[in-house]
Amino acid sequence: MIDVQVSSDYLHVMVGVSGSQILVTGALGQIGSDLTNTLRAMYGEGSVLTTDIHDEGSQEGPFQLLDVLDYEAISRAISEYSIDTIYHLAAVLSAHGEKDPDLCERVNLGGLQNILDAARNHGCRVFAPSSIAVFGPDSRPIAMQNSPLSPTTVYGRTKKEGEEMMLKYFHNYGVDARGLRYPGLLSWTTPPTGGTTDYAVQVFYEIHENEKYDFFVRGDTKLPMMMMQDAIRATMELMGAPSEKLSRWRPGYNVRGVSFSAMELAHCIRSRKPNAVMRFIPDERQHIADTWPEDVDDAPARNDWGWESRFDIDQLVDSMMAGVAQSSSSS
Ligand code: NAD
Ligand code: AKB
Repeated sequence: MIDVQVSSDYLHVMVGVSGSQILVTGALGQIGSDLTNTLRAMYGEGSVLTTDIHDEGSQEGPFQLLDVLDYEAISRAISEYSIDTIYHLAAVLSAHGEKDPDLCERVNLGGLQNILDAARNHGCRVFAPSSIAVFGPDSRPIAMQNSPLSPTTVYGRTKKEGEEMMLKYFHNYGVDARGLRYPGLLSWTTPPTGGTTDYAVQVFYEIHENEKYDFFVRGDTKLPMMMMQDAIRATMELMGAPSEKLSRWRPGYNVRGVSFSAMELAHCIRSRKPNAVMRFIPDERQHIADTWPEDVDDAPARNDWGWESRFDIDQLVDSMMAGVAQSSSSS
């Protein structure tokens, strides 16, 4: 798990909300597992109800099975735990979404609508992530905050419509809904599944275990990425920002971490592991990667709420190698 300290990073976020009761959906996924640790360190274990559609049986702290397509179950959980803030992470990601578009639309749009309706009826704040997948090929190479959104994937369309839905609930019903267009996220607590940027994490596990990895994209595939610690800090900073500081981008701020090609990542890894063998054998996920921007500009996030990333590619590679080695030795 990532090193969680309730450092000065988060103290301003907690002002005025230290009594929060929090619901996390999709909590057993890649982001949820790390975000839960941070939320529990900040607010206390008993104040964070984690939920997912499956149960891994080894969760610490309050946990419930919860399908985000079941409005009544969401509403009951909110009442039972006096929830005031929801981190809505349940979703179907891009590669999985292209294989099962109906499920992707149901979960990503139907689930979000249920969460926003519940937030409206119970007076909760909501964080729900968007993605760089909102952009289409016309935004390459660098997607600005206000670049047109022309996603060509089902997943990207659900994220674009999700942002619009959140803005509507904010304007029409006063729901304080906020989101970030996360880049591909790198972490070692819970492996990513079903996404297009998964290669940037898988490579660290495979090189650690077998010293070889076949990337499923071409070497020149360059995408925006971010270390999970930066992503969690961005999330907490956005949620801690005064509402009046946020602009019309509140449901989907661009946040830049670092941007690199698969080949550049392989070089960085090989400079630390000279025996590592890496090849580039693209599969159908290449088509998705080809529609996303190579980089993003995040000026509004910097101006509105002071966003600044901390990890460059060398720090990211060192951190991933150390984290994967540590998690492999303790499992
Ligand atoms: P993930 O796939 O690791 O986790 C999603 C979780 O949702 C899983 O544990 C799954 O069991 C759960 N889930 C699926 N259907 C559900 C349902 N009907 N009811 C309840 N739970 C359900 O995803 P993640 O990487 O943790 O992503 C979380 C959010 O962040 C998503 O909205 C995703 O689109 C967004 N995002 C992630 C990344 C990334 O690189 N990880 C990048 C951009 C955006
Ligand atoms: C995916 O690849 O689907 C996600 C994302 C960038 O939204 N990691």
